[in-house]
Amino acid sequence: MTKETEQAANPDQDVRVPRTAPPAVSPTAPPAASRTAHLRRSTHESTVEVELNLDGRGDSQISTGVRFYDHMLASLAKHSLFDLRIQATGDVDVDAHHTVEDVAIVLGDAFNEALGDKRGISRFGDATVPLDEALVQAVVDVAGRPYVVHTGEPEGQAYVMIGDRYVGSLTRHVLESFAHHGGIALHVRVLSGRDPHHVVEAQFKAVARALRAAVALDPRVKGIPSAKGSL
Ligand SMILES: [Mn+2]
Repeated sequence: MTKETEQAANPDQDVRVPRTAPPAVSPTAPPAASRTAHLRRSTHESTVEVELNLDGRGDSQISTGVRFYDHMLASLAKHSLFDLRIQATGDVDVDAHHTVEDVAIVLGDAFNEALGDKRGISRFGDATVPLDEALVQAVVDVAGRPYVVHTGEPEGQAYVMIGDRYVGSLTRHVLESFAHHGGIALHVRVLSGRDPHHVVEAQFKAVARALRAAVALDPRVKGIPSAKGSL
């Protein structure tokens, strides 16, 4: 007996119909598929493991061997509300460069994977964030068209050591590696700043806030937010 005929034969089936409507899905609820990624990448220069949840609370557990970079990545998680776990080991005895870059690459890949088909997202994000005297604007389009425009760092910023392993030139390199692997058009404009630590940290915070806005689910967006129909 098919389900249909069974129902037709037994009108009492009606009692199974819920008397009250099921709870409405909150417009801010994450989509059914969780927006997470867990990646691991190993080269002769580093081993990097990244776990990312775009619908997190800003919790992080970061260990890259470059303490200032850990501080920046924790800030990125905090202000994007992503949950982020990064465990990286690399040849930081040579230079922090390989490890810092490889973490940014895997983080970008993880972002791209976690975002999935980008259904229902806001897509664009824009944030201007101060840190004392430093002020940074970050604008993103997470549509899968990698591009980076990075301007305005104070003269000499690229050559300043921050902490014992992070040199200022790495900031642009991180933004480029992350954006290229994450499929993000990223504009970062340092509008003002003097303290090298603040200049970097304000950039990470602004990028975090812009990403948070871009990945946010907008209940008015039906499907993929592109006139092309795919991103
Ligand atoms: Mn700081």
